[in-house]
Amino acid sequence: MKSIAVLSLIMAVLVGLAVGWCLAADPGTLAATVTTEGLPFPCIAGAACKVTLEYANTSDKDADLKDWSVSCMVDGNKVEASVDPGASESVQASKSATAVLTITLPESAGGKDVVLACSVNAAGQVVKADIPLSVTPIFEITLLPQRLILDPAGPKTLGMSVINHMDKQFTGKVTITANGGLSVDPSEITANIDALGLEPYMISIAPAGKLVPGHYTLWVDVGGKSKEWAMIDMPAVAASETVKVDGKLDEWKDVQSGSISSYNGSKYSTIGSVWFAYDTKNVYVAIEADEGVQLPNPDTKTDVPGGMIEIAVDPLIDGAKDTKGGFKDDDRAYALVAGPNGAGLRRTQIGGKSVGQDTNFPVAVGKRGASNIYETAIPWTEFTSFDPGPGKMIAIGVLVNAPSSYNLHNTYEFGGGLAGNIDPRLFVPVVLGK
Ligand SMILES: [Ca+2]
Ligand SMILES: [Ca+2]
Repeated sequence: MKSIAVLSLIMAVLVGLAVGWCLAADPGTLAATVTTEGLPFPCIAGAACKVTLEYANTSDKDADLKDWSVSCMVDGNKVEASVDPGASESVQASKSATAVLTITLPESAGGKDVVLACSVNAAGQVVKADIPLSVTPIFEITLLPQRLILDPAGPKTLGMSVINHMDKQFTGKVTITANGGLSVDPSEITANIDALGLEPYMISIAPAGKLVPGHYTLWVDVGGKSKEWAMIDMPAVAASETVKVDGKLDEWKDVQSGSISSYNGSKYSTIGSVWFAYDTKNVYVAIEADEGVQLPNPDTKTDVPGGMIEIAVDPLIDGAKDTKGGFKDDDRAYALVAGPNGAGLRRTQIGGKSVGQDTNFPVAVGKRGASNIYETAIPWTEFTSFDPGPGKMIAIGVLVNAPSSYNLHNTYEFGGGLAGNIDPRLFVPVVLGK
């Protein structure tokens, strides 16, 4: 019995020592800096870039670094990395050593903030470092403005600059493409850009024929290596016309309608159209929706479950609250609702704070053929920071939520910015006609 107890004690001491030894084996720390090699941008996609790793041996023993092996990942992909000769073979206790890595980041990392995750086998243990890097694209493309609102009457100009971040001249094609209905001039440029040089270009953009109001996209591709895009908006025109809110479209001038559509990833389906008009008192909105879309119904004085129309206005076209979206103080949103006194247009909450939901602007519902017509008027007094007049512009988003019995998609929009995250940048500009 006694000898077993002694043996257990000896075992316990040995295990204790082993644990103590493990705790004492301090692997040190790894830090990293990115050197610039004289260039203003340290890491250019597709080009060699130098990363200096500094290993600090914080243990009380010399560290053997014969087996420095480095592996780096970006966005989960392994990065080509070679270690320059000159890495120390050993690091004395409490001293540091550096190794310079030459890495080549994939072209796809251009323009992104990435994390270069490196691990080094130092002193028989793996030490890791995450290095945040801003990766400069090979060609830096700037388009101004990034959102161009077209003039239905004629071409508008978009400015483009291309910076060549390579240390050699680039001669190659710049291609400019846009959605159907837009004419772009030039659509191809043979570019000669000096090493580390900048070239400016002008692109003329015009609607080719009658273009449906909404968002279009322009893409620029430089040498197949860098891409950039700009949003092109074709504004809707609000007719200068006083409208009788009676559910009939007789008085509406023939201004081009916008379509209320849904995109399921492969094709668009359209549920209806929207028109705008204005006078000194109101901005008028008319919506024609497919007969299957039964929305607030003043005859039955009830809402159809799941059915809803929302209208939102950004009178200043001044962007979103932050990069993710959100309303600003000038913006307003409304919902068409039905109740015991018929249908009305009510203000909805803006950014979670009530701006008075007791409004009840007039709504009339009618029929045209099999379609349902909704007409409404929003007084200009809603937008105190906007002074209406011919040629002025506001942005409007319309969302139609079809009831679940309507067996296509549920959510249809004119423009965007109401389904999902609120984003006034996706509302469509509406120019007040003459
Ligand atoms: Ca009418
Ligand atoms: Ca706004």
